[in-house]
Amino acid sequence: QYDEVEFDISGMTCAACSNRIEKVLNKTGGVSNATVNLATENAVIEYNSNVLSEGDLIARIDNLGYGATAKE
Ligand code: 9UX
Repeated sequence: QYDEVEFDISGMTCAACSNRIEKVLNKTGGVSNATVNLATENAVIEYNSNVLSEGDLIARIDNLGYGATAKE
């Protein structure tokens, strides 16, 4: 089952940051689409909740050195 989550991302200072997060998430198993907007510090992630959880996504982003907080 596919779910969509929106995160507030902290710690991004240049465009390579957002591209990096996007790339890593899009390569992560269970993620069908990830878009990260540097200007709005927003990330929209579509993922399969049978494969990973919202917490797994947050941990993945955290590991890269950024902060993620769910918007809902
Ligand atoms: Mo830009 Mo982001 O030099 O971690 S890639 S600040």
